[in-house]
Amino acid sequence: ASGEQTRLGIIGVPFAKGQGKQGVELAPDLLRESNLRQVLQSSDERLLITDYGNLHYAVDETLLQQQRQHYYHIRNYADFMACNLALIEQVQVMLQQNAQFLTIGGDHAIGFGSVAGHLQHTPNLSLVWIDAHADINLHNTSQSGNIHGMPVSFLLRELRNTWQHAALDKVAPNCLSKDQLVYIGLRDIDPYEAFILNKFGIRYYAMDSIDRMGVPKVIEMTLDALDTQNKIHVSFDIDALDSNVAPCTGTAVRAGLTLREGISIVEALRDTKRVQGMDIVEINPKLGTPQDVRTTVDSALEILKSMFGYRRSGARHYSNLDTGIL
Ligand code: NNH
Ligand code: MN
Ligand code: MN
Ligand code: MN
Repeated sequence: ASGEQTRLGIIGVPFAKGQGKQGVELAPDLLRESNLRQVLQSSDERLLITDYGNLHYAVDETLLQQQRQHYYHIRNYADFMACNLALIEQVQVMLQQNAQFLTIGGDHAIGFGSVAGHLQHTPNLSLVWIDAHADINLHNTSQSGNIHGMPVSFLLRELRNTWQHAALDKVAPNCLSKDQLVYIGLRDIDPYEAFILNKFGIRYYAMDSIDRMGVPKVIEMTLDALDTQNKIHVSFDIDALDSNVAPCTGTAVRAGLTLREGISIVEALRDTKRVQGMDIVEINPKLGTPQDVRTTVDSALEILKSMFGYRRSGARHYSNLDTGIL
């Protein structure tokens, strides 16, 4: 069976400086302690998992200078960029050695490096951003100054010039076209973000669209919009799920996706066989009770299982089972 194995690389990115709450940095190790590897492995025996541990980074003087001169009004720019520069390299290493990769946050600020690294390996990429929030603020539109609300603006061709002091052409030359981005699950869009989404005609299926059309139609429209030649990156913010199934997150928003809707979306994406990279972010075990933490981690594991092999219909690979029982 070794000939049909698919390699999956996993990197933990314990980054919490994209927002104000301590605790998201604990998620990578918490998922590992919650048997992430065994859960994925038992979902698909063909997976060959390599865990690259947690990402480290160092902030240099050039970034501190950019922060002091140009980005002093947002929080932790230098750390954000240093971490993402390391992640851009790490993702490329993982894609040289594996068919797929999973990035475990940390907060959603790392979505920049995860997708940018993916784009360096695979320039023709589509992005599905599953989130309660659009994360498309610019440094001068953000109300909070939190960079986890901005990563998409670093990725889109049409918005990169708003980061003119970030040297993006050097650190992440490949960018995403706006017609290869689809959002699902939005329900807390800032006013300037709505302006940007509408100005550029970016596709988004907010919760009201899901209520009107249902998940199957939204998935159909999402897949119709994406170039079938492209690989897909799925960036999954746990706050896309309803806060009753994912209570432990920094900016929980009620009336979100049910766990079944989340699983259904991820299964449909997985079934395209084009998903090459995924992020799971914003799990904060310091928020909520121990039971809340268990609920949130269990939901995350269900989402990841469905992405990396588990089928609710029971279909799976039988090579280890045909031992002569029939
Ligand atoms: N839009 C808000 C901001 O920019 C909130 C972002 N919070 C998130 N994003 N959790 O996914 O600060
Ligand atoms: Mn490759
Ligand atoms: Mn997010
Ligand atoms: Mn969010």
